[in-house]
Amino acid sequence: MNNYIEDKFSLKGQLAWVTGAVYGIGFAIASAYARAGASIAFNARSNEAIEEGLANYKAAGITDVKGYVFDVTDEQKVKEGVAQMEKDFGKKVSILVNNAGIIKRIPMTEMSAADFRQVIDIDLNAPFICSKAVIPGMIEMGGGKIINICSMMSELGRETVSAYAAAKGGLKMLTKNICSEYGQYNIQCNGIGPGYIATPQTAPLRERQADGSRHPFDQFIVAKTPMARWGNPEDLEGPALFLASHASDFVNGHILYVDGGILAYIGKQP
Ligand code: NAP
Ligand code: GCO
Repeated sequence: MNNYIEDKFSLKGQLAWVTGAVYGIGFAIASAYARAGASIAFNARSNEAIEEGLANYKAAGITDVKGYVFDVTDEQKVKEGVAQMEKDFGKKVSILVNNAGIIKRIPMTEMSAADFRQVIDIDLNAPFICSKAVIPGMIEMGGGKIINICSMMSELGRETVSAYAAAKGGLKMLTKNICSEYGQYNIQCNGIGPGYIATPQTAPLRERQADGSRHPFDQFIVAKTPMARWGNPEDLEGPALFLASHASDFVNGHILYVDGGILAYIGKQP
């Protein structure tokens, strides 16, 4: 890599914490950061998930990585987890990716308040908790990067995802507010809005039908995407690296949609 590109995109010396990065989008982003030189911290809710994640990183040839068992909704455990990872690596978290998230696909009038609250808690309250845990350290260091994994549902709704859309819409505005409140400390807070990405979260939407045909939603998304395909977690690596690197030091409060063009397209005539 020549010096210009190295200066703009290298993450050498950085500690990146990617929440829930055992597999899927978070794992792809953390792997990209490791290849750009960052040390990686990730968390999961069980020791088994941590072991699964460490095996995945090892298989990808990534060794400068440690896993921590805590739920992103537990403020005390998050604070303790951040203190432990910063002690283990001997440096402050300079890059946070709020990736951990769930979805519950239930018609709103059939959804319990408890289910609604759980989605809001993980997808919106937790990014608040995790960002609050690292911002003081970033201020102390003279700056940092926070990247919130938003969604198409930060802009659009659809049947059965009321809680998720509300959370991701809120996450878009939390992104803009962290930008507004902490930009003065050289902290850039941006979002990535993935389109429809082939991960375990969307597996139910891509399942083959009993007759072997493609799932109707799979066909719908491909017709709505100008690139006529689902995204892969690897499609997010470049955008995520851009937002974590010095190449984006004056990009703040922006949601970068990585959706193959869905948001720009009315859709193919049936
Ligand atoms: P995924 O395959 O379901 O992975 C989500 C990860 O988050 C899992 O490792 C999960 O751990 C972890 N997690 C969930 N709740 C947690 C909690 N309370 N504490 C700690 N970890 C927790 O999802 P994905 O498709 O990679 O999506 C990652 C992010 O991108 C999510 O925020 C999602 O909303 C967003 N997104 C996804 C798409 C898409 O099409 N896939 C598009 C736009 C945005 P467990 O294994 O324990 O559940
Ligand atoms: C759904 C999907 C979407 C994607 C993603 C799109 O049920 O519509 O799960 O919500 O996960 O958020 O950007």
